Amino acid sequence: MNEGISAKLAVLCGKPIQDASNQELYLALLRLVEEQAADRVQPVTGRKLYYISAEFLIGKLLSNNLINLGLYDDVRDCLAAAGKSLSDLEELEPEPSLGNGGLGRLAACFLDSLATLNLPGDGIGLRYHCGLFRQKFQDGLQTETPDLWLTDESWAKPTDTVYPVELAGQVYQARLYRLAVTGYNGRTNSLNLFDLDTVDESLISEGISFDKSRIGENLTLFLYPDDSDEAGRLLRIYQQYFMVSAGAQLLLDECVARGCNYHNLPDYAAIQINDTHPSMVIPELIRLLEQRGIGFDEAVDIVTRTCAYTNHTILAEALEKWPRHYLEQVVPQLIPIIEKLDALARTRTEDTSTAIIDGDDRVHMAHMDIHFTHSTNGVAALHTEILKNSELKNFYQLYPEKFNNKTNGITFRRWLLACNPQLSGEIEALIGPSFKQDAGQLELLLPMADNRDVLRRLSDIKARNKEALAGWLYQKQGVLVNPKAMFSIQSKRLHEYKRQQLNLLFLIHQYLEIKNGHIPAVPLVSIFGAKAAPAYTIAKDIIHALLTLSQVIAASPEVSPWLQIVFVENYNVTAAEKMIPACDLSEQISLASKEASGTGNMKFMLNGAVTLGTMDGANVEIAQQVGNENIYIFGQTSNQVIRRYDAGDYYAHEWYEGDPNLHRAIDFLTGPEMLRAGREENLSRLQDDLRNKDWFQTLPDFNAYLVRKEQAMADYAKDPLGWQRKCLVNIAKAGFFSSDRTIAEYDRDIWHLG
Ligand code: 26V
Repeated sequence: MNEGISAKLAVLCGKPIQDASNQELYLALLRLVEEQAADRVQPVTGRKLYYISAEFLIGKLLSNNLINLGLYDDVRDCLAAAGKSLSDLEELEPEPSLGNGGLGRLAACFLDSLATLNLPGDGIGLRYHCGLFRQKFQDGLQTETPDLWLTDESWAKPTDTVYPVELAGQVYQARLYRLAVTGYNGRTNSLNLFDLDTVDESLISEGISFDKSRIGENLTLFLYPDDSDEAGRLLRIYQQYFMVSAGAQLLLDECVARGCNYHNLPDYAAIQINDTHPSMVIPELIRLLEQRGIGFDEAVDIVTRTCAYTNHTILAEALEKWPRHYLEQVVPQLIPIIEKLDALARTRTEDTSTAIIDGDDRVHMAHMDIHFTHSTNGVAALHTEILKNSELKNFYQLYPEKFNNKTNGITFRRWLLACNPQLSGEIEALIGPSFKQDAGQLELLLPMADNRDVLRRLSDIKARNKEALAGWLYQKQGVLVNPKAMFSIQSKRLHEYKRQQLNLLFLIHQYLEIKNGHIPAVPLVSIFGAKAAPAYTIAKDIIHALLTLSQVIAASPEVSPWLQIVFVENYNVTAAEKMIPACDLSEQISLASKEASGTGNMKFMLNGAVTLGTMDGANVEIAQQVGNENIYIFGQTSNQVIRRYDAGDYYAHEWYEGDPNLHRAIDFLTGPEMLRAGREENLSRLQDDLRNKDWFQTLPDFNAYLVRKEQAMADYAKDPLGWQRKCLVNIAKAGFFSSDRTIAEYDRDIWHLG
């Protein structure tokens, strides 16, 4: 035991550890981490990265920071010696609610890797008071309540730095909050979050509604406030400009303090624009440079060489295009600059499809990004190819040199070391510790793929993780699950293109088959975690159908021993950390071409789950890594899907009529069993959509999904060690998906930091 840590904690608590309360110990650990993190701050030389993002889904920080600072084992042991438990203290920490899903979590993984690789790179974002809503299920429906996660002890500390930001003609003061980002055996960087002192949480009434017009009081209350109405959409623009204006002022101050004279800004700063939300940084930085005496043409050149843009989706509805009059209302100071940028872009090509301001007076943020940054990247190989060859083809023809791919990654510190200490410990015992910083070392496991002792130990670890998840589910939601069953997990935002509804149809099919006496190869516990956007009706209907089916199954004595659905309420990073290590089958079943990358797929793989998925996003690269015998691939290819959209010849009804299993499963949605437990309005709306629209082509993939999933269940049941072998190969081949690799590539090709 480390006496130094023990003594230090006692000093910080002002009493012996055994006499301190958990709250006192938690606060003492916060201080300990702060001190040690501060010791690792390094002076910045050369180019520094500013990663601007509307989301940073950082998750709880205590354990992660202790691991990164090399303190975890010592702290755990000295607490244990005093009869205290580190995991009890972890429970006290509220999870920061600063992101929706993969895009925000990616930003958090990137910050970890930047600090770990000793690269100078800070995040810039917003300090949302409630962030994303807290999800509750009531009568089988999702309801939303505010998640007031900020406490006085929050990791993000207020500073004296404030910047003026003009919104709709009025000046507001953006206060900087700073949060230390520790690297694993690396340096400490910062996450810079801006907020207004005047924001007032008492503005929230009834669920998550609030007066959207009072900007001074509501600006940073929520992440992506419901934008189904105009006031919500305007609020997003207010938030975005507030973030980028304050961020750009901070960046300029820091660079000037290091000797920058504005003309040489690209020698001091690199800006990564994470999706289109921070795109206004381009005109804003031009405006600020002009204010500081730089001419327009030079400012455009400086900004283009400083900024780079990452695209995270091909879905047209997710690419922001703001009506010009919205921008005129909120940021009139940017309008002349955006107009000049539009005019400049038009001189580069006759092709009006790449214009920034279109014929309907809408401002295309992604277009501005591509014209006025030096790099546009997609987030997985397939995604980047689709951008180049179809979605952004015209831009690719104009600027082939700007386009590049950076396949996403995840930090192994959080998604293996912290969330699955048993597996991490076993890997260390087998191949030594260097995989923690050099993920490629995991391949040293491959020669052990036929070692039955190793496979049995992996299997034992998975069994224990499943028991732990079962315990957590019971404690959290009062559900009992059979840990000996196969655990399939689909956890991600609820969106039609991700196709939770395909899984739903499979589960209905299984239910009906078991009722008819066809017993499956293995009992299946099908676990979901997903939040639906508050105004996304059909997504909420899918949640309702799954919750209803779950009740129908639970009420059936013939079916329930073989099949169970568990929908985890309020899925977040903390829940993911419990679920992912306990998964057997990772469901990655989006419509091919639509999931830009996915990062959950990588987390499950690293934790020894086998993927059941379509050839979409990073699944394609997972399949390349592990080989066909270690993944279950099914369904249409992206080319087939794109062709079908182009031809416009997909008619859901034909598939419904043509496949009796599908017909029966869809009919079941409004059959008597479902209607007894659920609501007709929601169930028949979903049924109608599947039968007559099905925009994300669930039905053509249904049969292939059924066949592959039943195959996976049979393989799992018949040859447990053969299954474990697949798990081992997945772990061994996960190294490519470390965000350390991704960040090293960004640095090599785009940022050139330090
Ligand atoms: C947002 C929206 C909002 C409006 C309604 C439709 C819609 C559809 C998609 C999106 C996603 C926006 C961007 C995003 O979050 N992309 C995710 O980025 C992850 C990190 O690169 C990636 O792994 C996911 O595949 C991608 O969906």
